Amino acid sequence: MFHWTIRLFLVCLVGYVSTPATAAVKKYQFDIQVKNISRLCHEKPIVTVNGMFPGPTIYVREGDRLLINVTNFAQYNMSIHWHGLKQYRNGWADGPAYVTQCPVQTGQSYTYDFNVTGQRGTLWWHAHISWLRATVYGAIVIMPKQGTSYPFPQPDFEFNLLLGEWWNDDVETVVKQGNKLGLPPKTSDAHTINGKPGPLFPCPEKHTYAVEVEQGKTYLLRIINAALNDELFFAVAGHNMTVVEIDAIYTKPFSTNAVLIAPGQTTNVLLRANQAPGRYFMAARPFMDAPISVDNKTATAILQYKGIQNTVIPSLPQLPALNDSAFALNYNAKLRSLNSPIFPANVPLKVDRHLFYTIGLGVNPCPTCQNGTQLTASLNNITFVMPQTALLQAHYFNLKGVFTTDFPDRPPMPFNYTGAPLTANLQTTQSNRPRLSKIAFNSTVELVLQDTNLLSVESHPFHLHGYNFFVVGSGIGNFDPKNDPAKFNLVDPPERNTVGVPTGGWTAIRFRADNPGVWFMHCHLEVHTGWGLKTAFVVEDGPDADHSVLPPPKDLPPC
Ligand SMILES: *[C@@H]1O[C@H](CO)[C@@H](O)[C@H](O)[C@H]1NC(C)=O
Ligand SMILES: *[C@@H]1O[C@H](CO)[C@@H](O)[C@H](O)[C@H]1NC(C)=O
Ligand SMILES: *[C@@H]1O[C@H](CO)[C@@H](O)[C@H](O)[C@H]1NC(C)=O
Ligand SMILES: *[C@@H]1O[C@H](CO)[C@@H](O)[C@H](O)[C@H]1NC(C)=O
Ligand SMILES: *[C@@H]1O[C@H](CO)[C@@H](O)[C@H](O)[C@H]1NC(C)=O
Ligand SMILES: *[C@@H]1O[C@H](CO)[C@@H](O)[C@H](O)[C@H]1NC(C)=O
Ligand SMILES: *[C@@H]1O[C@H](CO)[C@@H](O)[C@H](O)[C@H]1NC(C)=O
Ligand SMILES: *[C@@H]1O[C@H](CO)[C@@H](O)[C@H](O)[C@H]1NC(C)=O
Ligand SMILES: *[C@@H]1O[C@H](CO)[C@@H](O)[C@H](O)[C@H]1NC(C)=O
Ligand SMILES: *[C@@H]1O[C@H](CO)[C@@H](O)[C@H](O)[C@H]1NC(C)=O
Ligand SMILES: *[C@@H]1O[C@H](CO)[C@@H](O)[C@H](O)[C@H]1NC(C)=O
Ligand SMILES: [Cu+2]
Repeated sequence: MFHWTIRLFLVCLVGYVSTPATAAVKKYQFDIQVKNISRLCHEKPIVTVNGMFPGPTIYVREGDRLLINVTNFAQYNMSIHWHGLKQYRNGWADGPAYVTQCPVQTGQSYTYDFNVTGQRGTLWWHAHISWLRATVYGAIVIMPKQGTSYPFPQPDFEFNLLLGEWWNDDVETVVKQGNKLGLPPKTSDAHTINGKPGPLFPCPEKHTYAVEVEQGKTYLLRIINAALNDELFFAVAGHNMTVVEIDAIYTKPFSTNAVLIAPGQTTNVLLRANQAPGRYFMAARPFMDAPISVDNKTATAILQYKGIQNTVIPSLPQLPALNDSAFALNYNAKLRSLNSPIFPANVPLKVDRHLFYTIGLGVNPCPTCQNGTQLTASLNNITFVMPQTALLQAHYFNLKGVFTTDFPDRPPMPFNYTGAPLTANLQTTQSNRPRLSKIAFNSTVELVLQDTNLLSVESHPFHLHGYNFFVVGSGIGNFDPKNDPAKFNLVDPPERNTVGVPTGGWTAIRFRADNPGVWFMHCHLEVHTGWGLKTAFVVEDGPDADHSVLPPPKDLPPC
């Protein structure tokens, strides 16, 4: 076993020496193309950017402007989201289809034009329509401004690790089949690291990512969870890692033998190649502590010391058990913003608007479904219905009848959210038009996301567009508005754009609504987003034109 030859992907020191000190304009061409890609011994046509899987990495420096021309040569509608980029006043470049833009249709082009302001670190981009992000994704590496160093020891080398999920069948067909049955689409066939499942799967010669390291050097690993539905543990055999950044925000460094990363999140770690020269597996496998079926297969890649033969058998790391809730809670509790004078954590201390949203699964009637019912999901018992036109345009041009702003600040009916499983009366409310929540410009918002036992408890990674937020508190069971706020961390809570609400628990986040526009908020498990576990905030314009939504670009795609 494990005697194959692999092509080593050499890492090079990322040299940005040629980048000028002043802000630069960086241009990328993204051609959406269907290409045959070989995985698990199958040749499969998949949707790609420029024929690459994963797609190209965007390298940019803080302060730069990006112009990305997305041209669609595929038969599917497309839109791309720059996950974690704040897009100040510029939702036009955010990407979620029918929220901030209509899709780029076959044969059309749209140039995403945005500035990377006040952010540095690892983020990523992905398709934001249907399940196309299964194969349409890539890394965004934002280097600190010229002359600015990391707040941690300078690594010698760096490399990206994009964790993903692979289906042998056409993913859009898989989704359609699930919707027809009103059930979850079938789980994935493999997990991947940089697009490759590794030697625990068939045809490893072609499908193993390997990286060569030098004894004594320090490596920055930029880890991205691009999986559709699985939170993942990641570990490297024989090596601890030091977490230094999450979602492009520096953290107080801490050492760990495994990382927990939810879909949508990024984690930067430092790894010192200080072990006996050899070959070590890097591995990723899901975390799932609810009674939900999941693809539990382990993706592996190889960390290979220089001078070691390809025939040496690598050792596997010890990953936490699939259902290790204790590891997850303990890991998340270690995450803290760096909160230094240069990188302060400006946590809102006074809250203008208190929101409390319940997360629920449910069952709705579905005359066209095989069983007459379909699984659904809701926030405050509301299943979000996608509009036919983009919400941001409707807001900007004041088009009537597209959406309402009566999304409730709390659930219609309080109950024992995380008590015994509720299996009766699981219907949710579905209106013809999306219901959004209007937020006053520059007000401070506290949102408590409460998981429920409607059908089943489950962990849900929630992503907010247009903002980072502070994760001020989290707990198991029902949020207690009397006693829990006193335990909030308002000093150095983790700041991020995606947070895992624990299974049968709650998470409290805070942010200042200083970015006007229409901003999507949704579960980053594609299966739940598809079922309606989403909503959007309409953040009003500020007092003057400089604090209002920018005019739309001329090439914004029409519906
Ligand atoms: C892609 O692979 C399929 C088999 O899955 C094959 O029928 C088709 O001809 C291939 N297309 C190209 C362009 O190679
Ligand atoms: C975007 O790319 C397409 C295809 O190459 C090209 O036809 C179009 O002119 C480009 N748009 C811009 C604004 O450069
Ligand atoms: C990006 O920055 C440039 C230079 O400051 C400015 O002219 C342009 O309007 C900005 N674009 C957006 C979308 O904010
Ligand atoms: C990793 O950290 C653990 C806990 O601190 C420690 O026991 C172990 O020796 C470390 N392993 C390595 C390879 O440094
Ligand atoms: C993974 O799931 C399969 C199918 O549900 C099951 O048979 C197997 O025991 C599971 N393996 C682990 C390690 O949990
Ligand atoms: C995790 O699953 C194993 C079986 O795979 C079970 O024995 C164990 O009790 C579970 N642990 C928890 C904390 O649920
Ligand atoms: C059909 O619906 C029933 C009742 O909701 C449910 O128990 C069953 O699992 C469903 N089966 C299929 C195949 O959808
Ligand atoms: C909620 O349900 C849990 C579990 O069944 C139970 O322990 C708890 O007492 C219930 N809380 C209330 C307020 O009824
Ligand atoms: C959700 O709304 C539906 C339809 O109005 C209702 O039947 C159901 O009881 C509500 N569920 C909850 C948990 O509020
Ligand atoms: C938003 O509010 C903060 C705190 O009151 C204030 O410092 C800031 O100037 C306000 N920003 C705008 C654009 O009004
Ligand atoms: C593509 O988007 C347009 C505009 O929203 C829509 O009319 C059309 O039905 C979509 N096509 C597909 C295949 O979904
Ligand atoms: Cu979810």
